[in-house]
Amino acid sequence: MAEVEVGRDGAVQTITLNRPEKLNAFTQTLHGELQDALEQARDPAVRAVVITGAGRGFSAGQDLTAFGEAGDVAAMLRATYHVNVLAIRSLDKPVIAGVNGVCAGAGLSLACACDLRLASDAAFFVPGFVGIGLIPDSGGTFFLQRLLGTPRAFEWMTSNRRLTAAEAQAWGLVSEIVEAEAFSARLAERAAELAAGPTHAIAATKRLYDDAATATLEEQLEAEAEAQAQAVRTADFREGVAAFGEKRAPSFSGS
Ligand code: LHQ
Repeated sequence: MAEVEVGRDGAVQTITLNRPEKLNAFTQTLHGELQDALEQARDPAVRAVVITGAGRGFSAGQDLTAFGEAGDVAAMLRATYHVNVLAIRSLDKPVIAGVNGVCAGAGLSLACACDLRLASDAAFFVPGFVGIGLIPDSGGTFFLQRLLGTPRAFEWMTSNRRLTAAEAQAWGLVSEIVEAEAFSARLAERAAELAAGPTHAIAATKRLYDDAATATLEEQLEAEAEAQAQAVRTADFREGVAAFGEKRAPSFSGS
């Protein structure tokens, strides 16, 4: 059975981490299949991507029983987690983490690498790393610092405290919580909404916010001006303005 399943519904690609009996903990095989799935997501016909988990977990992070195979940890991180985290950030479309259940360790880092997080009310969030004497890798220091700020990120990641979905929402870590029974339907609906958006502008917004973290105001204003000059040349901008004039909802093609 595949450790990652890929589905397509219209312009939405859903990537499901699929080791439910191990809470979708990462193995070399899972990493490789995730890499392939993210490569497939580059297809321009895909305008939104969902990453979620099978069973009661999103992901419990590194499979600690498979870790013995790893050898050189830094090399393993570079060849696996780094490739997939960077693939998520470089996709020119929104990536939603559908946090269906427990989200721990590098699974938490992966969720935080996504553009937004929807959580089931059955989900909970656990740092994991500090519980076994490790640092938050796979972007765990980068993304959590941006999402939560240094004091809260440091306090949480050094405490190993379980965060409920409600607490995660109060902290801004997740944008929305949905009852477990309604979760997959709401996740599909939210992904379809994003896939029907002006994909070029959404992708440029993603890039601009990523760059804003290290840019000066002058650099960022210039990057916005260049991105807007491109956005006004899209069919979606023409459609948006036409729809506004005609007092109807726009129908964006993503081009
Ligand atoms: C697991 C795991 C798991 C294997 C649950 N592995 N089986 C990068 C590079 C190099 C080195 C290492 O790490 C990294 C990055 C990382 O991700 S480090 C952090 C790794 N993750 C953790 O430390 C979390 C470990 N898991 C837990 O603390 C708990 O399982 C959580 C809080 C996630 C869930 O607790 P429960 O809901 O009580 O479930 P459970 O503990 O009963 O787990 C269910 C099954 O899943 C169980 O298997 P079993 O055969 O006994 O039913 C667990 O052994 C297995 N499992 N996490 N990471």
